[in-house]
Amino acid sequence: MAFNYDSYLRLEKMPTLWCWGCGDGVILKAFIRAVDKMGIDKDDMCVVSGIGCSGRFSSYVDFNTVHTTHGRTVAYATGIKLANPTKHVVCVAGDGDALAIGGNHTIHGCRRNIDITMIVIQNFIYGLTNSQTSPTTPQGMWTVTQKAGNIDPTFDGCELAVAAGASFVGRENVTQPRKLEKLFIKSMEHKGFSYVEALSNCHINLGRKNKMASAMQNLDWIDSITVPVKKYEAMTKEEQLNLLPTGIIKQDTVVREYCDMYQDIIDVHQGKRAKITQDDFVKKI
Ligand SMILES: Cc1ncc(C[n+]2csc(CCOP(=O)(O)OP(=O)(O)O)c2C)c(N)n1
Repeated sequence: MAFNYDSYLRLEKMPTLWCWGCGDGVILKAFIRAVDKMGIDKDDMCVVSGIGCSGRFSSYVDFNTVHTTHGRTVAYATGIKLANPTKHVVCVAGDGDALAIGGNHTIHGCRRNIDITMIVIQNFIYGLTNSQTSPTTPQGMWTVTQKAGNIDPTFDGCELAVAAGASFVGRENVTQPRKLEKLFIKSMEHKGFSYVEALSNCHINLGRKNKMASAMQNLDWIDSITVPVKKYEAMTKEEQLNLLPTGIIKQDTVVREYCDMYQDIIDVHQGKRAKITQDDFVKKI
């Protein structure tokens, strides 16, 4: 029988404001199936989204939700998680939200390794505000802010997350909804900061001016630039050029999680343990 999404959706908010053929709906459905498969009670899930087309995510799902300011999902989510360490806290942000205005928060969320899953809906453009260059817009593409073609070098959000210390980093493509669902499960099962990039199409605001005006053309292009991580790792540097690896890129289960470390501080103040020392950490520097 087909999966019934209704109990997870705020049906009064339907239809969504997303454009016809937008990949954001595929990501929303994959996320709901992941939560359902994990058997997470709706009251134990909090979804925090920022501003953008991706920001609408929290309006549509029937969990505890917060629709926050642009670029600040990790800040809100950090407070929510520290106050409710047993709950699942998931951020949903666009590439502009997560890597431009919110880049600083994303870096420090990764560094702290707090047990939050950050889903970055990466459509290579500012979608909601109609086509401004984002940190992930490919060089040479047309945007409203760079009509002669984008000259800004692009960010690889996953590489940034690895370098900043996220203990789980993964990427998947909306053309692979089952793989996306599995990646969401793995990331939510992981204890620590999970940075998950979901590559999505924005054929309206990126595609129309870049020779991929239909959803299918935009999705074909995303398919053409993605390759499973195992295959990617076996490639030479030249072959890897202009390709993005998909799948689980990093998983570190040794590094300590932030809420656990914070509990140590609480225990010190409550006289339940002595001071925190360097011996409490595997990686100290
Ligand atoms: C402080 C602030 N600056 C700018 C804006 C305007 N704004 C709203 S959404 C957005 C960018 C959206 O792009 P992205 O984060 O990539 O999300 P998408 O819409 O593509 O999902 C901008 C610049 C804002 N709402 N708040």
